[in-house]
Amino acid sequence: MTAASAYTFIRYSEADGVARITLHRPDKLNAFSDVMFGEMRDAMDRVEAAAADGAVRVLVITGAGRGFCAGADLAAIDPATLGDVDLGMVLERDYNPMVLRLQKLPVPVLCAVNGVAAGAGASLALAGDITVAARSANFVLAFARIGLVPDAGATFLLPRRIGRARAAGLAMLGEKIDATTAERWGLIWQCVDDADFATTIDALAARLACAPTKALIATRALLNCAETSSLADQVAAERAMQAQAGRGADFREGVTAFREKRPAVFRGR
Ligand code: LHQ
Repeated sequence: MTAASAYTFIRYSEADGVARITLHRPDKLNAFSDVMFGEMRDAMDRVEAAAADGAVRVLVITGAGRGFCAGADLAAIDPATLGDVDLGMVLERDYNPMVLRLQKLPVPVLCAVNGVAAGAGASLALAGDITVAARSANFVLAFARIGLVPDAGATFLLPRRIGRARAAGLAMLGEKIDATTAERWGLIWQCVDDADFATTIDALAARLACAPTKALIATRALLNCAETSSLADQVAAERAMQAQAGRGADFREGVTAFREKRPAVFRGR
């Protein structure tokens, strides 16, 4: 089944178990706007609804044109009114709920970084479960360049992925790193040649759409809670999640398929 719909600053489609959000403001390297946030909220509602009936089992987020996302729309900020704008409120209203919600979606989130990811656009690139970048893409923690602090989860995600020394260097110097370095540092899962990018993303999305979805979402929850828990708490959490996974249809299918020496056909349950 294929369903597609056009918003103003994103594109949304569903096909073969894969939902896809494409940030679509290519002339501004897909910088965020108020309208885009509203559309993202609506699209995530749709992902949740489609996931509830099993029609969607993975979400891909990517960008149109040569950028992934350049972060906040700097052109929309009027320097004359700057002192009056509470950026904290902007984060609370738009950025933070988006990042937190991505980590709560009932399907894995694959960030397909097709081009530059800057500022909160870099935060978005890291907020999914798996991030794959095209070789020509790059990441720039542009915040310090304009006198801001990293936001939208960057100060949490960055040091955990690449360590404090590299996180501080990237965030304080605002230097660009290319996708090859991002992969080498462990900022992302994989960097692939531009010519192979689309097919790699499609193949990965298709694979995740056939994966044991519930187990993957429980895995995400465990990885997230491991960021702050003790080993004792963590093994207890694994116990609880494994007890749940062990009752699932996908586990039954996985074991049956193993014994029958055939590929498993997971239903995401
Ligand atoms: C843009 C943008 C952009 C508008 C490129 N806005 N037009 C902040 C405030 C509020 C609340 C919460 O959180 C935040 C968090 C943040 O995200 S702060 C960080 C904001 N982002 C940046 O500082 C990045 C600004 N952009 C850049 O540094 C460069 O454009 C990068 C490094 C991304 C790409 O460089 P180039 O490949 O050389 O492209 P370009 O600079 O020529 O940009 C292409 C066009 O896109 C250009 O428009 P034009 O009409 O001149 O062709 C840019 O003005 C526009 N654009 N980023 N954030």
